[in-house]
Order: sequence, then structure tokens, then C-alpha cells
Amino acid sequence: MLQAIEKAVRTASEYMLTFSDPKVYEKDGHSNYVTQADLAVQQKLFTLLEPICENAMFFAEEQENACLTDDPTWVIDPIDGTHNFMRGRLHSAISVALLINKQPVYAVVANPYRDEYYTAEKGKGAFLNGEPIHVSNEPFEKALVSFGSSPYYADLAAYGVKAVGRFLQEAADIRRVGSAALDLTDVACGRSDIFFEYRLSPWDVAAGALLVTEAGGEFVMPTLDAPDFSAPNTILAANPRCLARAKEIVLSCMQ
Ligand code: LIP
Repeated sequence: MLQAIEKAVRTASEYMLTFSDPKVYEKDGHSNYVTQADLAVQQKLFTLLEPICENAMFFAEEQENACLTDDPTWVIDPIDGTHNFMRGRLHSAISVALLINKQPVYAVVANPYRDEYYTAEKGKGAFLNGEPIHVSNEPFEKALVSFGSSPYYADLAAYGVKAVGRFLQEAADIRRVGSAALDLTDVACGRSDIFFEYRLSPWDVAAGALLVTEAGGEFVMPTLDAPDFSAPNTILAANPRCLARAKEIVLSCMQ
């Protein structure tokens, strides 16, 4: 099953790279866009994934009125990092997860620009192009902290500014790359140690969450007792050494 999903995502990645100057549409919310490529790649993924898991539902970013049920469901972000994609910043991802009973069981995240394919099946580890990956063992004071600025939600900007200030004072440094899925793969393979964002949608994080946990990391929604992939939430991913302090900072800045 995982190999079939990866094959489908590889095909969709090649297709994504054929779009050089896609038409851009504005969506509801601050700084929120969708391109002709997002829509086309999403439709390509629907077609490629449907035969892999008969009768599975779809819960995708560019789909109207979708919802998550206990049934097997493909949770898809056809282009994560759309703003980067629009501006030619060459740092966007395709994120695909298959959820059963609302929990990720299979995950594939692709970075088409680097030909990097991150894969995981629940209970069987996480891989980058077939090689095992693992989160870092860096302590909090040496942590490289990725963050997302929740640009669609201008009311959350103040939280992010406060939290970034605290991490800059207490950890090593900050990164803002513009794709949550790739922020999560960075944590999973140890390229960074912490990632947080004050509001992300299920399709941004469902696949990356499984990659992080299968790579020995922690994925939490700090305001909830357990991750809920049915609606947007605050998210935090970290190696085990960094989680506690990172969670304290993320929560303390939400006021
Ligand atoms: C984006 C994320 C990014 C976040 C944006 C948006 P999209 O996903 O990858 O980290 O800050 O708000 O959610 O909308 O480009 O698929």
C-alpha cells in the first residue's frame, strides 16, 4: 500500500513541476491563495489514489464541504506552501495521508524540487527515499526552531511574534520556510528540532505528524489532550528532549 501511494505522489510531483506560471486565485482570509496548479494536482491525486483504497473518502484543501469520518480517508494538500510556489521560491510539498478512525496510518510527503520522498506506515518507521530517518537528540538550548506564521489568520500574528522572541532568547535559532509539511519532515529527519504554528489545517499536518512520530519524535496539539485531524488547530512537533519547554512557551504566548 505505501509503495503504491508513493508511486502516485511521485507522478503528481512530476505533474506539479510542469506548471511554471499558474493562474492565481484569492481565497477567504488574509494572504490566502490557490493556483490553477493546486486544483490540477489535487484532481490528479484523486484519480491516482482512488484505486489504491476502494471507497476511501477524500478530505483535501481545495475541496468544498469535505469532512473527516472514521472511514478510510485521504487527507491531501496538493501543494503545501502555495505562496512559495506562486513566487518561484522552490520550497513546496505534496502531502498525502491515509487516515483510518481519524488517525494517520500511511503518509507520503514529497519535496519535488529536491526529489525527496518521505514515507511512513504506522508502527513501521519513517524513511527518506527508502533510508530510515530519526529526529535529532539536540537539547532545547541548542534547538533549531522552525515556525509558521499562520498568515491566513492575522489575529494570531501577535502569538507568533511573542513565541519567536522567546525561542530566540532560549533556543539556538529560528527558521520560517513557508511549508508546514516540509517543516515537519525537517523535524522527522533531524534537520530541525522543533516546529510550531498557531493554526494549521489537517491537510497541512496529517502526513507530517505520522512521519515525526514514526521517526521517534512527538507531535501534539498543545490545547488538546490528543491530536484532532478534523479541524484546524495549534500544532507542535519536537524531538523528545525539546518538547516540554517548547510546549510551555507555545502555550504561554497564547494570551
Ligand atoms: C501553508 C503552510 C504554512 C502556513 C500557511 C499555510 P498551504 O499551507 O504550509 O506553513 O504558514 O498558513 O497553511 O496553504 O500553502 O497549503
